[in-house]
Amino acid sequence: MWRATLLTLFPAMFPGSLGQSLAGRALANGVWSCETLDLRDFGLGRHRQVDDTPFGGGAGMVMRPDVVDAACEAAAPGGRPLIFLTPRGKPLTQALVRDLAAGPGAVLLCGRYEGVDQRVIEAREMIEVSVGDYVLSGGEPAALVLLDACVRLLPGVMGAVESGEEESFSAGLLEYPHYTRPAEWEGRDVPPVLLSGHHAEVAAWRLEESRRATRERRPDLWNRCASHGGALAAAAG
Ligand code: 6GU
Repeated sequence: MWRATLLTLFPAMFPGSLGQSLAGRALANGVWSCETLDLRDFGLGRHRQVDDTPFGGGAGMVMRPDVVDAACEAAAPGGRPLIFLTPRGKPLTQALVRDLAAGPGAVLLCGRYEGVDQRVIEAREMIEVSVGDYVLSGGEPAALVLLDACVRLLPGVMGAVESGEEESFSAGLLEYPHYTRPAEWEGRDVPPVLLSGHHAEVAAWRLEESRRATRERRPDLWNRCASHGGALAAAAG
């Protein structure tokens, strides 16, 4: 069983949408587990305080290192990585998702307020991970994103067709566009090659559409794409 333990002030947000659909069925079948620890339970004093004002001044509150450390201890990570979801983190990639899914699970710390005291992040050797270049009000939706990406890779969660589709993104290209019946809809035709029955031409068209989408929408991916050779050519030149 792949074990997820969430350290959060909002335990009711889990498993959330992951209790539905394929991830939900896998959860019910014991493919993975989703435990929560309420950070409030580790808070100090009559008010169970978990945060305090930032040294050096500034807006917002910072989660105390002693409180977060006690929650980490209670999570009993064992061999599992401890991940702190923060917009300061390294980007979540399919490569990291694949590594996490291949392991025993993860302990996910969801930050609120302005952040978490950096000393406990370092002391617990947390991996700081971000899900994109925008700001969420807390780490919880980011943790749901990370978990969705991992759980779909666990053995038996997805069919062979869907799990194969991951390979195109791993290869560094965006997916080609999809079409189904009707062949003509509101004056819009399906690209004729897809109706031709020529498998090699379909494959060539899809590859070109993948390349076009990547070039136009994700020049960052395109320039590092092995099948393009952009970075390799640049390095050689
Ligand atoms: Cl992991 N947390 C928050 N609060 N905002 C984010 C994020 C994480 N990743 C992108 N934005």
